[in-house]
Amino acid sequence: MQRRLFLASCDPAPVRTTGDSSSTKAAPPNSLLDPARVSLVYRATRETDCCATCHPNPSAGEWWYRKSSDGQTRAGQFGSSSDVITPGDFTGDGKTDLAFFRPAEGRWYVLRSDNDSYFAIQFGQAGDIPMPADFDGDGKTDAAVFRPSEGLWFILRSSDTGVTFAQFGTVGDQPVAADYDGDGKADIAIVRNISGNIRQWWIQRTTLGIAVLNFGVTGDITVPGDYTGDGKADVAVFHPNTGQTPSEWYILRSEDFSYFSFPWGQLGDVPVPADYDGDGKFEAGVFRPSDTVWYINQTTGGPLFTQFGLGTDKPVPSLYNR
Ligand SMILES: [Ca+2]
Ligand SMILES: [Ca+2]
Ligand SMILES: [Ca+2]
Ligand SMILES: [Ca+2]
Repeated sequence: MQRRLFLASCDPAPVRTTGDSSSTKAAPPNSLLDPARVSLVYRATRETDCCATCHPNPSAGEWWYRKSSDGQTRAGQFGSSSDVITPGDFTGDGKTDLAFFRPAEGRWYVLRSDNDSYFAIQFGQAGDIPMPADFDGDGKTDAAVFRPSEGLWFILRSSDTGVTFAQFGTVGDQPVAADYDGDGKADIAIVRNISGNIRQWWIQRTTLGIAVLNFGVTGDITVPGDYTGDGKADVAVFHPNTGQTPSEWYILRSEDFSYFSFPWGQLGDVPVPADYDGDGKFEAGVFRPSDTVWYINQTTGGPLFTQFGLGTDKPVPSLYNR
């Protein structure tokens, strides 16, 4: 029988120091984040924080997360419901920064994990799909967008603030950048639906050239990540099944391109794969809006079930760890 390790609710209400930022003219508020808990002892871990969500409603963009280091819940308001959330380690301190892309402005807003101040980056435009990742391998997330209408990628390199352009993909493709060849640099990649309901992955590896792989079917949710622990992202999909049949995860091993699969989750679940137990391997996990429980299939330590968030939240697990 699987264990339920935590039970927590979203209370208490988040502390806010400034008001709403839903106007496109307004800069996002300087923050937040529960000053009552700032004095908590910080213990560094490399575990993904379970769990984190972004409330799309009301108009304020509320972030809630539970730190893996001490189990404490924190919350803050950053952005608005029309923003596209883009968390990443933009500052390179090893902790994920709350961040979002505001399409109407073509601007990114990043809340520094270091000191809770924020900065903005003008990069991209409405219609772009933000795809932040560390493309230049300097340990900092780069602002990046995929522009489907032109099939273009624009990457703002954090290492030298130069811009990388790349023609890769077209309208209808889904960007799935990740470090598939394990050289420390995220690789440009897209997934497209081709005939026969097949999902086809195109990966522009930084060291090995382009790879084209058919993996998954229409309706699958892409969940690339390093499940095998070799430092290379594995092509992977979450296949929702109907009725009482559990959903299935399919992982294409980066080592030899063989695959394995296992059931985890059910129809309606939102996949939230990440390395929750800090062993260097992604584990399957789902957030279930109907009961707001995160079901994590940890690779070490056994299953983790924990209630966190609201049914309307968007789950955003990451290494916030403040
Ligand atoms: Ca970078
Ligand atoms: Ca790479
Ligand atoms: Ca791997
Ligand atoms: Ca793990």
